[in-house]
Amino acid sequence: AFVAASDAYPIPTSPDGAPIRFSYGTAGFRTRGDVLASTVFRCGAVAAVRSAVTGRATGIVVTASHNPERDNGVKLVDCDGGMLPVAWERHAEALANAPGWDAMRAAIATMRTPAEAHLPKHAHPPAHAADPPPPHVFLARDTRPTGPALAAAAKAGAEAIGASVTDLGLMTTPQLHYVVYASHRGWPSAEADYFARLARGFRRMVAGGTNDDDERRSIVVDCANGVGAAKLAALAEAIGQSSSDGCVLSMDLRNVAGESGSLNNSVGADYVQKEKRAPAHGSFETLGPSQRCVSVDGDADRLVYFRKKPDGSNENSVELFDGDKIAALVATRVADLLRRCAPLNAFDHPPLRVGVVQTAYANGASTAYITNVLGVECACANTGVKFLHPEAEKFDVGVYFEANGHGTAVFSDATIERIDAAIERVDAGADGGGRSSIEQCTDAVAALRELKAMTEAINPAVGDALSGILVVEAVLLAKGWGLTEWGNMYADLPSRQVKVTVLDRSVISVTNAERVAVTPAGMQAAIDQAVGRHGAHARAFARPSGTEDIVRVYAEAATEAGAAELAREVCGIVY
Ligand code: 16G
Ligand code: ZN
Repeated sequence: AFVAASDAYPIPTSPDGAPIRFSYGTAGFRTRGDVLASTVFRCGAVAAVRSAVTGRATGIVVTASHNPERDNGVKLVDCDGGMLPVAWERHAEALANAPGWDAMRAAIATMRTPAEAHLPKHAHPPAHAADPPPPHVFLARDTRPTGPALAAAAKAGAEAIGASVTDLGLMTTPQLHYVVYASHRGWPSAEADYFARLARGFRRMVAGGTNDDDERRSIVVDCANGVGAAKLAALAEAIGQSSSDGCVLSMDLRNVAGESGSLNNSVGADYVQKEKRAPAHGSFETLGPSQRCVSVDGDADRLVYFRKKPDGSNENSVELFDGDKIAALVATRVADLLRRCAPLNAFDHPPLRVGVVQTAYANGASTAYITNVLGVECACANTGVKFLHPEAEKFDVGVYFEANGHGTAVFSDATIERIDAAIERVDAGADGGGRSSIEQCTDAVAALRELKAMTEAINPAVGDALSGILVVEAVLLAKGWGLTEWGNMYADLPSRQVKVTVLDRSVISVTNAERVAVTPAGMQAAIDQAVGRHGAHARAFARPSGTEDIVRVYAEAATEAGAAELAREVCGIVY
């Protein structure tokens, strides 16, 4: 049925008549929306086959994240709510490019071979292994104009394989991840359950806190004219923004209109982070430097905070609180809370391992802060959530953020069980010494409850701008911090990120979390020499992008001029 139905979705050809080749990049297929129907149709089939193989529901999101509005893309979500196994990216690619019926049959047959199952680590076994449930796929899309037609193609592809499809319509990427994650665990997985969980976690994190200061309470949110706008409005409702008493956070949503062509257009987290400028729309130029602002991207899986530079040298240049700063803030709070929990003796045997996972793009000052000041382990992974998330899972509590603002905190199942057990002991007054000793531990108990609340406010499946905003706001409120105090954690080293266009970026291969070039011969030695000339704190690397046909160069140094100069030199070497 599938191969027959595929005739309605022919592979498009380029102007020279050759079929367009589609590749699965860092986070799925992504290109111009008007050529994607065949790929999305076939991805529907991949999601369905993946569901059949795992015996669990999978997910598919039609989105191109922070890309321009004319682009679209497709991300596949594995049955545990995480990313598709890397081996299956190759299967998806083989099916997307299969030239005819036989090639399609062969690609699907390969996916179905038991050796290719790659079951996720935490996969709960199918309920009826002998009589597997029919495949089931959750489907969502962002607000792009090509979205409805492509979502229909995804649905057709999955249904042609025999899957039932739950079309959730407009959703952020992390919401869809959460739906699949929750359904895998047998939790309520409707959209309302997602909002309720986040809001409950947030309210409990800030329990007892008050915020009478209007300025401290309000944040201005740049929604990138994307799907995050409507969802943030729903979230604001869920946390009780409109209730007059007890409101601790009020969100002023900007760039919500979604007029044609406005998505990610000089707005959104990617723009703000890369340009270090306020969004060009949404009247940000009228805000003062004390106003806390946050930008999300087109599918609301990234967030970066910012404020106007107090010196006002350039009216739109901002002080950025990027993913590194968010990770440092969250890790600091986790470490604080665990320290305060110590009198409860809940996490000593064995001690909880807390870690932060970064990429090569993390500012050197953030790595130094986490390691030397916070005394928390710091690991470095390849770019892309599919590499960071598994690294974070190696810790009991793993905080990961890319500098671009994608990230979350992952509490292992065992850690959550230990937190729950400790809360049960506290509630039962059965903490060894009995009730009186527990009452002496008021602060420890408050810390324990806040830790539990944080596990609810955070999206456990993947980085999520909505839950990220709630966690950051709750931590700032609890610490009584504004952006100044947050910024004082550490000062970023000056850095530059530059794109270099080359004939064939695939000649560059990298190792050691992308910080060292293996090929072409001599390139790394030349980079090392350049770095050596710039003294202490200098660092640079070049890696081929996984999402664009370019090479990315990153450089940092003790001074702005040094970083700019080093970036220029490395670009010269790459070129
Ligand atoms: C994708 C990744 C993001 C990564 C970026 C790097 C996910 C969900 N998204 O947007 O994590 O930072 O690609 O792109 O994995 P690059 O390979 O072009 O530098
Ligand atoms: Zn995104």
